[in-house]
Amino acid sequence: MSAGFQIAPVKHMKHILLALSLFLSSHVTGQDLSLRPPASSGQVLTYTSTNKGDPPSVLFIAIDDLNDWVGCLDSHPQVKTPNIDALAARGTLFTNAHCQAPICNPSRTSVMTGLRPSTTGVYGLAPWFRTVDEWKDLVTLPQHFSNAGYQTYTVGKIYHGRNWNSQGVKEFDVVGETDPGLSPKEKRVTTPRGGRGMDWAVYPYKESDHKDWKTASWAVEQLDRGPKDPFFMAVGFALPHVPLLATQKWFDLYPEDEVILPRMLLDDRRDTPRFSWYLHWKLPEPRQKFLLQEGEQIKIVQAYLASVSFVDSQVGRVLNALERNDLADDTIVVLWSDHGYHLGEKQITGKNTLWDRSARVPLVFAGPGVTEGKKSSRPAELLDMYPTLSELCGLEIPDHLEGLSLVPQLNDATASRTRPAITTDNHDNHGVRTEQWRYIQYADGSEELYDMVKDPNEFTNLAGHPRYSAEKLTLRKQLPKINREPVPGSARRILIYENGVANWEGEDIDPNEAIPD
Ligand SMILES: [Ca+2]
Ligand SMILES: [Ca+2]
Repeated sequence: MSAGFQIAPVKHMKHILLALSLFLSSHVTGQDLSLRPPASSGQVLTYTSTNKGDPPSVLFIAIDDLNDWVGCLDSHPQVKTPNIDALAARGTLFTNAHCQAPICNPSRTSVMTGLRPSTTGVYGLAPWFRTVDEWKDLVTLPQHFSNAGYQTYTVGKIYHGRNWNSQGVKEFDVVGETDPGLSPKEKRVTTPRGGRGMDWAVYPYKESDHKDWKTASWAVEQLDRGPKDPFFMAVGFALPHVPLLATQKWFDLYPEDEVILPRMLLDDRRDTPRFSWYLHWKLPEPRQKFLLQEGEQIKIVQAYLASVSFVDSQVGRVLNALERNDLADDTIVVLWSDHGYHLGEKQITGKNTLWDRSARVPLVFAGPGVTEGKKSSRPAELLDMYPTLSELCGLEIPDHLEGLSLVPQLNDATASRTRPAITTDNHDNHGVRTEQWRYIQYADGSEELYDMVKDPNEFTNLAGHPRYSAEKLTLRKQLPKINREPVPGSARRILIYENGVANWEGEDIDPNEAIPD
């Protein structure tokens, strides 16, 4: 047991013991709480494109740093997301959907261009992809819709950074410039590496002062006013990206003494390669050790849950406006998050990992052409949204796209799909996710392998077992064929591995250096 565990305050110790006992009981008996019955092959709706004369509109809802903690994914027993659950109930939910990069800029660049990070060469928070010569004129998802006669709208965080019309390229037809809302001046939690955003607390103003409220309000106003038909409206929410600030009413949904922690092992990293630490070597996001020492483990989980429920309520405001204005029947809604988030699992908080907690995301489609009330466990990738929305709306699927249309699974959730989901974190570190396996290969050749059916929390790394060499070989063949070095201008969260030396954000890592707290 680590020192951090021993000094945890008694109140919090109770929760940690509860979480551990939950883990142990299910682990020992081999019971897998995350197993779901396979989706039944019930009614199959065959969609006929209404492209001639009446193409559907698109409402594209992005959520920032939302892991798989939504009610309909059964990943956290307490989380309350009635609006996202209702959307999933009237559409198809992908239960095995993964981001292409576990950090904002490369993930969103991938979604919007339809290309993998290993193809764009964009891995860090910089550069903005339009500054890369090769991608300057690339037709992104909203531009493709604009070119097809759609009116495109955007509000809130869609791309990383508000580069709407930089480099002489118009990204959207109508840009909602909203009031940024109020932010507390003081940081409540003093985290070891600082970072203005690294905070979790009750939001001290009215919820209508929060930027996500303003984002939803702008979208609601457009829908009430009657957007041009057909429209493509991208609405991007900021929570549950840190700072985790929601008003007291959302915290009241999760009383501190009832919060259930995610299942975790305190020494879970003893069987992960040292290289796995290099992906998040030094970051503002605190380690779990800090949470345990400072009695913040419960508090950050509570604030994350509160933030998820608040953002769900804002999704609800926009979806209600769609219904109220009789637009829901003619509008495809897709809801997604750019990547997940750790809240103590694998001894860290934050993203920048190749495990499910960082890679797995909610992905829901609803509306015309989508079968209602189904869940698909087939691997799905966020970059599939570009070809999927194009096909659903009867638009051509551009040749450059690397994703696959999910229309077969939207017709029949059990339709086969052999391609795995791939997540890439910096150059040459990849995770391959099938329905049964997660395989990770780092730039130095070190590996991890998890049996996701028997071990959904990725506790036991099987990569060293000779018994699994055939599986590893098969999974390794699925690694991206294009594996590009970071493009010029790459910065912030960049890890490079060259000649046996790892370099994090410009500094070489001594192979004997202790893992930073
Ligand atoms: Ca993000
Ligand atoms: Ca482990």
